[in-house]
Amino acid sequence: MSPFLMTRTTPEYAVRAALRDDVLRGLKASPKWLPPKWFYDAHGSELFERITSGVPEYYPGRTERDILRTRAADIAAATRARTLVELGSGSSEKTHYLLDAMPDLEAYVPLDVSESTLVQAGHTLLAERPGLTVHALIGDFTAGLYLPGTPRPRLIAFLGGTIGNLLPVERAGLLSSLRSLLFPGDGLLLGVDLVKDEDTLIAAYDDRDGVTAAFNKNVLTVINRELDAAFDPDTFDHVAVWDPRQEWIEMRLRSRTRQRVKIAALDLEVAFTAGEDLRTEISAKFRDDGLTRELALSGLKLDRLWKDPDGLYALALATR
Ligand code: AVJ
Repeated sequence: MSPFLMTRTTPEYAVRAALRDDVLRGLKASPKWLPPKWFYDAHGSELFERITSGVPEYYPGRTERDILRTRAADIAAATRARTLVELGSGSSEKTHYLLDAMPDLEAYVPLDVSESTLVQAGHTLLAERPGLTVHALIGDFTAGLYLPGTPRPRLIAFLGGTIGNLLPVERAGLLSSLRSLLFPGDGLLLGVDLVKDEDTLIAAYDDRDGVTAAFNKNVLTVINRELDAAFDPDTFDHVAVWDPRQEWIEMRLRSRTRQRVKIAALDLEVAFTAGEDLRTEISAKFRDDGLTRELALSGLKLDRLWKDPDGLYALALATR
C-alpha cells in the first residue's frame, strides 16, 4: 500500500468567495472580463481533455506531449529530483512520461482545484507506480502556494502553457513566489507556447468541430449553476482574437443581442449591447528572449530550453 495523502490548501468557501468576487468585478468592468480558471468544472475539464488530446488544430497538447516523451530522460538527468510537484495537474496524463524517466523519484505532489480529478489521477498513478508517495493538494495556486515537506531536490512543473493565462504582472508575481519555494538544486519546468503565424494560433482556439467554443461557453453554465444566473449560452458567439502587440490570444464571448442577464446570488443584472464582448481568457505566447528576461526579473535563470522540431512549443528548465 503506497501512501495517498490529500490536503486542501484553499478552503471551499474561499474558492466560492473568489468566484463571486471575480464575476462581480469582471462583469461590472468595461470591457467585461472573467478569469479563465472558472472554465474547469467537471464538464469543462472533460472538454479541455478533449481539446488537448483530440482536437487536431490544438497543436500545444500533442506538441508538449511529444517533447515530454522524447526529452523526459534529458529532463530527468538535468534535475535528479526526488519530488515532482505539478501545478494544475489535471488528469496527470502527460506527467507519466516524466515520472517514468525519474529513477530517484519518491514523491509526487499534484495541485489542482478539482478534488475528483486529483483522486482519479492519484489512483491511476499509484496503480502503476507502487512505492511512490502521492500528496495531492486541492487548491488554487494563485491564492498562495504551500508545499508539504517532501524530499529534495524538487522539480516544480507547470505545464500546458497555463502560465500564459496570466497577465504579465500576475506572471511576475507567480514566478517570484515559485522562486521562493526553490532551494538550491531544485528546478522549475515551465511549458510555454511560442509566438507563430496568426492562422495557426487562431485555428488552435477556434476549431472546426466547435469543441473550444463549447469549452468557452461552459463558463456561463458554471456561473448559472454556482451563482444562480440566467445566461443563455446560445445567445453568445465564441470568438478567438490574436493581439499582435501583447502577443496573446484572447477568447471572448460575444453577445448576439442586446440583453440583460440576472445573477441572483450577486443581486446583479448585467446589460450587454448587441455585439458586446466578454473576455474569458488570454493565452500569451512567448519568445526565447522575452522568456529569459521575464524569468530573470523574477530571479530565475533559464538553464535549458527544449523545443519540438517545428519550434511550436517549448519546455523551459529554470533554477534560482
Ligand atoms: C490550459 C491555459 C494552456 O490557453 O491554450 C485551450 C486553455 N483555452 N483552448 C490554452 C485553452 C482554449 C489552455 N491552457
